[in-house]
Amino acid sequence: MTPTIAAPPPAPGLSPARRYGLLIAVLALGASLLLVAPFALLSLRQEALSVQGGPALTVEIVADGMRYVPSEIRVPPGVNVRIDFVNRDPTSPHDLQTFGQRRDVRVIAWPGETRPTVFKSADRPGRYTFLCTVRGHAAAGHAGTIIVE
Ligand SMILES: [Cu+2]
Repeated sequence: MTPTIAAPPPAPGLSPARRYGLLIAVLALGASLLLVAPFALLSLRQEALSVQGGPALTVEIVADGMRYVPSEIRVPPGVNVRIDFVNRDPTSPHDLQTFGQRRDVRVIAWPGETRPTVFKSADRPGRYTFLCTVRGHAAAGHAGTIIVE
């Protein structure tokens, strides 16, 4: 009365040689996944570490014509700072490029858009520039200052 499990009948049309080829293909696929997966996980982990614990603070910076509001932000050294970059200028795209930070960023927003980004502030206290790289904008005053305290 013990139930018996019948072995599945051999698949018709697959010769032993073809089955062997299929087995090799499956093993190769498995091996390549094993090789690639750790690198994919590593990059995911680095991504997670870069924003570990979330940003220390969030600031909103608005592009209002050829100026940033506010044009100065104060941040602690060596922390992740989230910028919500808002473009309130209906006539032009603007961006915001940081300089001299531990991890610089450039974020672009089209008219009406809000774009978040996270930069890592400099380790050394000081005054650092951020500006708009759209041609002619920085010269027209589209720039600001990150004060690392
Ligand atoms: Cu601009």
